[in-house]
Amino acid sequence: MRVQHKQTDFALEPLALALAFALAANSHAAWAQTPEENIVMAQNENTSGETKAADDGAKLPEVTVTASPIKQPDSTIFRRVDSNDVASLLADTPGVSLYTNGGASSLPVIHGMNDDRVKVVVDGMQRTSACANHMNPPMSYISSASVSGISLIAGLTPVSMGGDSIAGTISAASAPPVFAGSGEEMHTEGSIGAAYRSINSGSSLSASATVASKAVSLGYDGSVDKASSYKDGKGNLVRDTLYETRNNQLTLGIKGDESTFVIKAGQQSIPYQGFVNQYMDMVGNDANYINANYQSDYAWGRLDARIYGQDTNHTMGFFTSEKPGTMPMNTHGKDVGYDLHAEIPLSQQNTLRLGNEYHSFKLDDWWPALPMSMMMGPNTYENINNGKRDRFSLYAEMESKLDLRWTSLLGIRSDNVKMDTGTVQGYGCGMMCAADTAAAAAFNAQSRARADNNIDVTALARYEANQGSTYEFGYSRKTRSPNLYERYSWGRSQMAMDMIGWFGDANGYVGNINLKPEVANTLSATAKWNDIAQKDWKFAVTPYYTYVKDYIGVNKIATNANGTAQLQFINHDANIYGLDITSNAGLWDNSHGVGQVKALIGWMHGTRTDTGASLYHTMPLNARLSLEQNLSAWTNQVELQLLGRKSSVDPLRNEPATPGYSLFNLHTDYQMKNVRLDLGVTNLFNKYYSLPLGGVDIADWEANGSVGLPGAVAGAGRSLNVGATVKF
Ligand SMILES: [Cu+2]
Repeated sequence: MRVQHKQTDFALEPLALALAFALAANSHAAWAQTPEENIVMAQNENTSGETKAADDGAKLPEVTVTASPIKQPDSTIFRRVDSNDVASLLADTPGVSLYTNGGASSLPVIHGMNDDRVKVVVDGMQRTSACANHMNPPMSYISSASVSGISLIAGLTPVSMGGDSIAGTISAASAPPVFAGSGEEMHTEGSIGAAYRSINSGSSLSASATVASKAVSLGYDGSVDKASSYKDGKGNLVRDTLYETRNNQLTLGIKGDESTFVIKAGQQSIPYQGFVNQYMDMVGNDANYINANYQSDYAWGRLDARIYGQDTNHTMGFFTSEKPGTMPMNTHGKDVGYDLHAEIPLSQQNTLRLGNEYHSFKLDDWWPALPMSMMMGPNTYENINNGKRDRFSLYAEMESKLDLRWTSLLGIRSDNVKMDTGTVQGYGCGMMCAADTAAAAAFNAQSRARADNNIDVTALARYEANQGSTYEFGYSRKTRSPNLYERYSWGRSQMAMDMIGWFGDANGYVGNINLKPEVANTLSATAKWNDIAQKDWKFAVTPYYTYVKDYIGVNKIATNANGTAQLQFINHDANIYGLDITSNAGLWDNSHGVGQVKALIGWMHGTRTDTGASLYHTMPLNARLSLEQNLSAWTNQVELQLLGRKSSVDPLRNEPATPGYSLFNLHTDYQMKNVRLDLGVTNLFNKYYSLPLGGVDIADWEANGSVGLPGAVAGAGRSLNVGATVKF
């Protein structure tokens, strides 16, 4: 098992612990409100939790782990055969749900707060969706086959891992460099993986190779994922859910006695990706990135420095008869940033963490004139012209072991966010473009530069009453500044507005320069109980309450002739509360291997305070129950996924209510020394169901003449999924 270094550095100790030992032990003493905090490792050679000597040089903090005879099968392995979408690896994590976007890029929701409200880093690097529909979110830049670890912190995020987000933090990592071990002159290794999914004829191919000495390591990893549109439980095509993605990455690692330098450079190309719940599709996403990280130990502590950049060219249009159309749209985005983190053990009891981050995002978004079009021309429509969003952050955090039972964590963070954009223009087609021409003039006349000074605070305490019970509780104040589209989208024609929005709801959006940052005040607690030996059972419950001041929601400014809405971003306050429950219990440990049952239950409610209406994208009551068996090389799982009826819907967005449903999934994993075989059946009984966070099916609606309002997007029918990975 390899250890991803970003998380071991400035994560709290138990987080790193969980990362390394998630499979071997019940990580009983974790911050960040376990059960929400959840770590999964995807590229383990086995599930015994052995740490490979040849890791990237990251040093794990010394923590005593109570090994458990209950083997924790890594459900992530199962999830990887089911989907190439990295976000899907978080399916077993309490508090998180996914909303439908393209087939390679679903978007996360944590405790009812979606997308940009969640901080997402891949290999410690921050990327921004360079698209008015968020077709290229951060997690779309890595395939599930290439993920070596993914973690989630929901709710009370330590300030060292947060910033410019209010819901929580997702951190995904590709494999760190591998170096030659002792007694090895030269180390070479590699792997090839393949997966096939019947429901969309989806295929994933992945490969990795490393050649390394004790001090230098050069690695490659790449993947190609391709799928047709999937079918629902009635056998009908869910139009425009097809895609193809290609990822290539080189990793150079250099290891000294006290330091490690890692540089990753990569390229992504997505030739096409359908978006069932958007008006447009992706017809090209080409991104190049470089990401350098230096870690070193000094007498005073540990330094972690990172510098990174990405250049993204994104093209939207139409490519499939499943959702025909004509209209070109382009974006060009640039992310550049650095992170400096220092961890200073002041004493046995106190550890200080200091950090400074800078992140800059530049964006151009323009829609070239369409020749011969009456409405789309003669000028280029400039949606975002020279948009800028720069963030400069400082934080300090102290973790203190007060006595044998009490631990505290106190942190304060400042994020200074500066935004600006240039002047814009519409298509300029005359009478029919009058709304946009007037809106552009009004927009250009305004002063557009904005600066937000955001202060975040996190205060946590943990009380380990005894070996069988631990209590964690705390408060956090977290702040997110608006994104460029929320502040600077300006078009007022229906067509222009319909192009804006990452909600999959068929409505049109316009920005609001005077939006304020949204500030979440969260109170949360986790109580965990387990048997004293920590091997038979555990139960954890996490209630949470968040009051979001100036939540960035919408007001309706008009209803279109077809019934869809024209919405403008505005600040209003919101209340969100809920409960996460996780539990597992050992059932047997005998000649039939080790068996256990696991349960995960989530319930939440979110409303805006002024009208009492439900927030958009709130998850209905949901549960996952699984029975798992480990028997020598086999891991088997039967899973029942239960979703309640979604009746809390956002009326302003015409959000569809969806009926409750239950799905059965089967998985089996066979692990030999160098070969792993996976077999899965998802939606065993081929149930027809609507995705509660799927938005609306624009592709189907348009194919049937755009009559009435579009309905909910159907989920996938039964799929047989097979995968194999060979290491050498
Ligand atoms: Cu796009």
